[in-house]
Amino acid sequence: PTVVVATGNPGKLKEMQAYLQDLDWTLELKPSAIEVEETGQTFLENARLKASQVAIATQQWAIADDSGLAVDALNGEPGLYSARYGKTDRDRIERLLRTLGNHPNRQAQFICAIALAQPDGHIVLETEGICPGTILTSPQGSGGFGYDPIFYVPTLGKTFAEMMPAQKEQISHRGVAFEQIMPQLRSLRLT
Ligand code: ITT
Repeated sequence: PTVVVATGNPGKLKEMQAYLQDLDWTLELKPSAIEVEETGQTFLENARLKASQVAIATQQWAIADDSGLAVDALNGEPGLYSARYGKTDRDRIERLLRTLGNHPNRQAQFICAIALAQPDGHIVLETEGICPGTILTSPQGSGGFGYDPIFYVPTLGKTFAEMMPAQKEQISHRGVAFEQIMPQLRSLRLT
């Protein structure tokens, strides 16, 4: 079966491909001409919108991820607006560090919603995963993408950007979400 990975974010795409690689799926990239407006009020709603609209536009199965970083001291911001918070990863990180300043509460969580749509746009599977951590005062590490260099996982003593890809993939919000649905993804018969 062919499944379109409904993302335009290369960092996300790489991680999604890693989770999906042991399935017997042929993964296709989302044609860049297909753009979905993320009008949902939640990560799950946006993941559903992206999966459904890409499925309908391509007439193929489609899997989408909507994710973001919610910072406690900023009332959950940037949250749903994590991608729209700046033009580049650097801009987004700078803005977040500037906005948080030296606030003593550094608690945050990454959230990831995944949705799978069949070719007519109907959602057949969805899930959400979270990963708690803290926001550093300056970036550390060069791996990953997005906010990874400032997202520190205390239990491992590292930022996401300092982890090997496999380690981040195991414990991240995306890893938690995929772990939950892997059994169903494996047993699905895509037609
Ligand atoms: P698509 O909608 O095309 O998938 P996007 O980048 O616009 O790509 P989102 O709307 O889901 O995706 O925005 C998620 C943003 O949250 C993303 O741009 C990153 O800045 C951040 N993000 C999500 N997961 C992350 C991760 O694992 N590490 C670092 N930052 C992450």
